[in-house]
Amino acid sequence: MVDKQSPLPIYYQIEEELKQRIKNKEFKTYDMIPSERELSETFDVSRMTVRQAITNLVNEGVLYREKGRGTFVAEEKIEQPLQGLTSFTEDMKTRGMEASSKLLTFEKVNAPLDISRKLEIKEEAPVYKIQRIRYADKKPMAIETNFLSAAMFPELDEQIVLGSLYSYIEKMKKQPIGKAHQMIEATTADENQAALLDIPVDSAILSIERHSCLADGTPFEVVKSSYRADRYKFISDIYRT
Ligand code: 16G
Repeated sequence: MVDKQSPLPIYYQIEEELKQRIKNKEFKTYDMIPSERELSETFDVSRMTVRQAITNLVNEGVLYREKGRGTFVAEEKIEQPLQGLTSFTEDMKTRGMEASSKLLTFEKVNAPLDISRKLEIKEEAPVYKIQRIRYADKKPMAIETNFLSAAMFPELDEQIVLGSLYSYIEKMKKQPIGKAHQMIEATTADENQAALLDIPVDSAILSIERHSCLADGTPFEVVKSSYRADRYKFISDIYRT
């Protein structure tokens, strides 16, 4: 299990071994893993080495610690491809999960300056501000704030945005969606975000801003979202040109 002659650091070998056991379902989601003492005996290494491996796996989001209780196997992160313009509802469907939303805000406001520029509409033109918590199998994954031009979607209502916005635009409005520009940055959860996402204050958050256009090039949404970094990882295939 642990090869002391290997050039690979021992803590790294233990990390890989624990990951393998999680993959084989020897340790299942939410299971408590053996104590540092037990693991140091199993692998015949020092407790410090075991602690290093566990700390790395906690930082990676594979394990989580509960004060006074132990260390547990975290839920597997959702792997979100960076290529492909998909909706939250579609993303969940692909994974066999059920998407749902809680509507926090649905209002018509005068577009803030940055939003009117990005939507290419007049300054202070009416826009819908829609704030939703997005759930996967009833667990909170992200908070999303959408701004949509009110003139483009005059009959939008709360019922529609409780379902899939992209499906409404494409299937009901028959407006194919074309492309989006997306930015991702690292932030931490403030008190409000932490409460809504059911995570501790200051947890890592992936902050995403998406500007999307219809197939004819008309911008239709500006979305600012906060995704739980403990539940999401973004993946892409890249090519050397
Ligand atoms: C995704 C998009 C968001 C879009 C929403 C539509 C990101 C970061 N954001 O969450 O821009 O408005 O899907 O989802 O991916 P819906 O069709 O389920 O309402």
